[in-house]
Amino acid sequence: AAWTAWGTYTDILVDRCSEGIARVAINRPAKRNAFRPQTVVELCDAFSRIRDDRSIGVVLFTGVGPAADGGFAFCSGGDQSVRGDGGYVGDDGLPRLNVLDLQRIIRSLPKVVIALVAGYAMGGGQVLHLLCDLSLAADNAVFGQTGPKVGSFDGGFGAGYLARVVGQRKAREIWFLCRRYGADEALRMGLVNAVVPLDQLEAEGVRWAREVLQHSPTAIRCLKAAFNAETDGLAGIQELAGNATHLFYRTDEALEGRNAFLEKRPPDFSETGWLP
Ligand code: 2NE
Repeated sequence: AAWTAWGTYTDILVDRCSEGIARVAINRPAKRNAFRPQTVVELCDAFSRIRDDRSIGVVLFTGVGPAADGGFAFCSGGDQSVRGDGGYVGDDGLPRLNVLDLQRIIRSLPKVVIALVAGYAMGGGQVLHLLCDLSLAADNAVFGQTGPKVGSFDGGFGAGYLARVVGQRKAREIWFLCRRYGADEALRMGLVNAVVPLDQLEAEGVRWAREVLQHSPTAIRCLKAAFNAETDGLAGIQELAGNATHLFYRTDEALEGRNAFLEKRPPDFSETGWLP
């Protein structure tokens, strides 16, 4: 894909191509792409801009690498060096866990997000990859949780949704033992969709994106909302119902309701009928 830069940030890189693909990369390789509050603010901004751009249908979410020491990472979770008493502390001095906002934005983005994992996806970084719709691992990918080691945990999507993906037994093992899992084991447990050689990771991501982009945007967004609804309670149903409302607004029936109100007359829905 022919990428062009899209916006200026300090902690991330965002690019797009004319085919309808955006690429978002955490750009803190010296810290194995750990996120600080500023990183998350920028990621939320990038995903919000992507949401509002109707030419973009697929996002490739990745990490810049290799670092100067040769190490690769998708993301190593929250930056422990700015972790204060109540969360991760940014320039404003406030302790935050704003990565949870980012998780929800990715989850409800009505487009397909594909994680491209080269190297480590640890802690909150492992959760971010999990929240993506699809995940492709390079053969050097390593996944794991460290929360119980470093005094943290993610009891939301990080635990509950992980258990939906890999099963309760494996999810408890991942969190309780804090082991590391290579790409092939991640594939076996259903944590990733495919494993590819490191030098083919992005090309494979673009291939998957192109396949998705051939399909109906409405069908894809409704399916994403439907998958979410199965696990996300009322928030998931809200998303699915929002899609139904979105479609309903385009019908003559809904327009008659709006027009009747604006014309100060009773609505006439007789054209619609009561279908089976
Ligand atoms: C990622 C991992 C396994 C990489 O190991 P290795 O051996 O390849 O590299 P190294 O030397 O450990 O790291 C390279 C540099 O990156 C920094 C290191 O401190 C080191 O810096 P220097 O010593 O060269 O200055 N670095 C790496 N990860 C960092 C991090 N998360 N924060 C700050 N600096 C980091 C290995 O580095 C590792 O295990 N990292 C820590 C993983 C971790 O515990 N993450 C936090 C989990 S908690 C969390 O993410 C979370 C949550 O549980 C709930 C809500 C929100 C967040």
